[in-house]
Parts: sequence; structure tokens; C-alpha cells
Amino acid sequence: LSATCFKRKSLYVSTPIFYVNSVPHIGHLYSAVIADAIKRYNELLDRSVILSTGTDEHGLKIQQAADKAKMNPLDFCTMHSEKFKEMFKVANISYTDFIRTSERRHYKAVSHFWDILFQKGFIYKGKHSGWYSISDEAFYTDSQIEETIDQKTGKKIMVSKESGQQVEWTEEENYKFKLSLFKDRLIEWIKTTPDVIYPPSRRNEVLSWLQSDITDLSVSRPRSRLTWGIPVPGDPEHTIYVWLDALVNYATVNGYPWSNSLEAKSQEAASNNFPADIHVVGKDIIRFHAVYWPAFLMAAGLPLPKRILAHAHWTMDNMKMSKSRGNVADPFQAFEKFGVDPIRYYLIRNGGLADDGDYSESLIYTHYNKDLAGQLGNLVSRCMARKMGASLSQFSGLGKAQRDDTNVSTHDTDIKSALAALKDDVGRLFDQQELAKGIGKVVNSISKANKYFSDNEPWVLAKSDNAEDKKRLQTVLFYSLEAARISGIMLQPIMPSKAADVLDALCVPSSERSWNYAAFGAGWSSGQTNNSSDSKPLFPRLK
Ligand code: ME8
Repeated sequence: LSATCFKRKSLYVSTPIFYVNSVPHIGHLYSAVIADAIKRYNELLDRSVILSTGTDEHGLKIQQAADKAKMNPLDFCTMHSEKFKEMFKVANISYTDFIRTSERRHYKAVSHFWDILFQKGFIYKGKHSGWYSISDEAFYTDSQIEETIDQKTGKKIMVSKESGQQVEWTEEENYKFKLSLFKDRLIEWIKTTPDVIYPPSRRNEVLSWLQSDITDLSVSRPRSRLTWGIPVPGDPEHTIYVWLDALVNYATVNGYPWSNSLEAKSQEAASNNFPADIHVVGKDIIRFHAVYWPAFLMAAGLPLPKRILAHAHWTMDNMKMSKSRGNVADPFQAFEKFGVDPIRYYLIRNGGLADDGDYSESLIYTHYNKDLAGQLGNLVSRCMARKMGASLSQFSGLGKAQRDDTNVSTHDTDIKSALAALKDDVGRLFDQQELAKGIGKVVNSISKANKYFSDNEPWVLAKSDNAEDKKRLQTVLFYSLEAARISGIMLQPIMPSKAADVLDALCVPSSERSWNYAAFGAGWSSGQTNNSSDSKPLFPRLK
């Protein structure tokens, strides 16, 4: 069969699958908005994209939370999983698959994956001892923990240095994965694949872990301690470790298990959009995605992810927002108060890839009022005001004229070069998933256009009967509207519905909203009718 038969169908982007021990918060929403914006941006480039998300339902943490709620674990998971779905629906997250690890298809995939690792000799039974954190569902070594005083009880406890979560000494017989065998290959992979872990600070962190002691990984728990999970094939007295179970979700959503022959398997993997092009994760779970997952895939003989994008955290009063700490912001309340797109905008504009961001309602107000109402909304409404008499139908001809530099005065060169560079500049940043930086450039050009508009006083030109002034008015309006049109196109991945409102107000037809049309002078080609109006503000000011 020729290679083209197995041509990759789509770009594959994933979010983590979220634990259902509690309801979703702003941190979860952040990962989903990043992944959704990446998907929408690539769709503007005419690529087909799949986006998977879902819920991670097994493990001790969930079992204990269900016990505490006196609920059957599956009902408990369903209740919270539905909340995640609801949040994604309200937030306009355009996922193509929502996986729950309690589903049958996933059970099949994980059991098969385990069988392959076991048959190839990468899993063995052994004694395991170490410090276990239920909250992190992870073992730590002596050097990764420290003593502290429990704030509630005043007693001495041991906690993970990395997450601050309590750990307990655990000794048990379980299955282990030969992680240590993969140390050198992992280092080689990270060093030779540019930007496979992004941003660079995270890549360096992973490399330094790998250069320290890598021991084999415990991948099962005795059934006596953990019943809520997938049993080890052929040994039901043991339950598969929740992280091995969870990571396989990225294969399950692509139809795993594939056929048995190794060659057919990698081809089928590719035709099923595996491996992921981008795993969007928080920095707290980078080790699982950049060390354990690729090691499992190497062991199974499957291809490795192309990129792991690890974003920083949202904090509240400078402490990581987390379910176990309880210091979380409720996305539903935030939508209610500010609207969905303003929240998406704020998260992307202010959330960090490399550095943590402190969640603040007052900054949501500030950014909305400053960037959206004050700049973008203002630019559109002042250009489209009836008194300006903006005639969009003239812009197609005028666009060409501007490209040829006729009619352009020295007043216009600055704004023109800023707008002409924007598509490539922002595209380069979005291609690197540097969404906040890309948006920063868009906002800068909108404020530049507003200043250009004020400096050139088109309201004065609009009152003049002089032919030169009339021509000049068209030029000033053209540049200002061009800034709004290009920005509207670029903001679609971040604010799908508000950007659509902007483009509607500017009479940009739906056939002219793809990324190509973000080029300077590329719009209004089909001679739209004059639609100047004094309509409702696009971004009414928030009080
Ligand atoms: O770790 N700021 O699930 P989880 C930004 N089930 N992002 C945050 C955040 C914060 N304060 N808090 C959470 C798990 N997140 C596993 C994942 S994947 C195979 C299994 C986001 O419910 C961020 O993406 O604890 C983080 O990595 C993820 O939620 C952890 O969600």
C-alpha cells in the first residue's frame, strides 16, 4: 500500500483529561481555551483539526471522593464529568471528542496497551516502596519530599517539595515499568527535537530530571487498596495505575487498539491522527507527558508526540488555584458576570505560558474596558458612524490603490506598514502557540489605528465639500477600518462570537474570514454595500 493511503487526516490537539473529584475551575478552562484557540487558528488556515478533551475518572483520589460523598463511583464521576461538558459548551470549546476513562472503548485500549508492554518485557512484578501522594497520584523519592507542619492539625507531616501535597510511606507488591531503560533515548529525543517541550524553561526542567536518578515506575496498585480502576489483564488482584490508564486516552480517541503488526500499527496510527501534534498541559503534569508517556510509547513501538505545550498556572493571592486547596474561581460565575468571550480573552491575554498569572476580577474589567470597549469597539463604532459616510463598496478599488501607494500621504505610512506586517508577525507567534504575545500585537495595532484616526480628524474631512478632502476621508477611513477588519479576523480563535460580531458590523462576508484575508488590502473585495450605521456598541462598557 502506498504511503498516501495512510495520509494523516487532521492535526491532533489535546487537553488533559480532568479529574472528576470536584467541579471545574478557571485553571481547567484555561487549558481548554488554549487548545480551542489553537484549533480555531489552524482551521482559519484551512487545516482540519481534531481536539480531544474529557475526564480522568479512575484512581484512589476519585474513589475516596466518591466514598466521602457516599456515592457509587460511576455516578459520582458522571455528575462531575457533566459539569466539565457543560462548562465547555458554554465556553464554546469546539472539541471533537470527549472521552471518559470509564468508557468501554478506553478499558479495551488500556488493557491492550498493558498487554503489549507486558509481552515485550517492559513490565515486571516487584516490591515497591516510596512516598505516595494521593492528591498527585504519584510516588516520590526521599530527595523529593520534606517535613512540614500541617496547618490544620499542627502535626508534623511529609509533603512533596514540588506540589506541596501530603505524602505517605507505602510499601507494596506491584507491577513496575522499566522506565530506567528509556532514560538515554528520552534525553536524546528532547535534545534532538527542537521545541518538542515548549516553552524552553520547561524543556530544561525535564532534561534536568532526566539527568538525575530515574528509577522504574510503579504502574499498578493492589486491588485491596484500589478497586476503582482497570484491572491488570490476567491478574485482577491488581489495578492499573491511574496515570498509565489516563495517558492512553490520547490513543483511545484515535481508535486504538490498531492492528497487531508493528508496521501496520504505525501506519494506522498516522491515519488515525496519532500521535498528537500538540498536547496542551499544565506545568504540574509535564513529567507525566514528557517522560512517562513518551517512554510508554517507545516501549510499545508507537510514534511520539510532536509537541508538549506546558502552560503556567493561575494563582489566587499567589497560591496555585487548585481543587485540593479550595482557592478556585468558578467559571460559570465569571461567565455570568463578564460574558464568555471577555473571559476567554482575559485568560489568553493575561495567562502565562512560562510565568504564573494571578487571577483578578479587576484585571478582567480593566482589559475589557481598555482593549475591547476602549480600543476595538471604539474604532469600529467611530469609523462606521453614519456621519462618516464610510462607503465599503469603494474600498475594494481603494484597497488596490493603497497597495500601489497612490493616494497615500506621509501621514499613512506608519499605520500602513504596521498593518502590512501584522499577518506574518501574529501568524509566527500563533504558530508557536504564543497566543498572548500575538494578541498583544493585535491590540497594539488597534490602538495605533485609533491614534491615527484621531490625528487625522476624519470628522472634519467629512464636513468638507472639497474633492481632495473627500478623497482623504476615504483613505483615513480605509486604513482605520482595515485595522479593525484584520484584528477581527485575528481575534476569531480567542473570541469566536465577539469577533464574529465585529466582522458582521464591518460587513465582512463569511467567505472572507480565513487567515489569508488578514493580509493588508485583502478584504471587501466583493463590493459590499454601504452599511454605515450608529448601531449598538459591540462591547458595552462594564460597570
Ligand atoms: O492532572 N492553572 O487532572 P487535574 C492553570 N487527570 N491550569 C490548571 C490549574 C491552574 N491553577 N489547575 C489545573 C490531572 N489546571 C490528570 C491529567 S492527562 C492524561 C491526566 C489544568 O484535574 C492544567 O492543565 O488535576 C493541569 O495540568 C490540569 O488542569 C490538571 O487537571
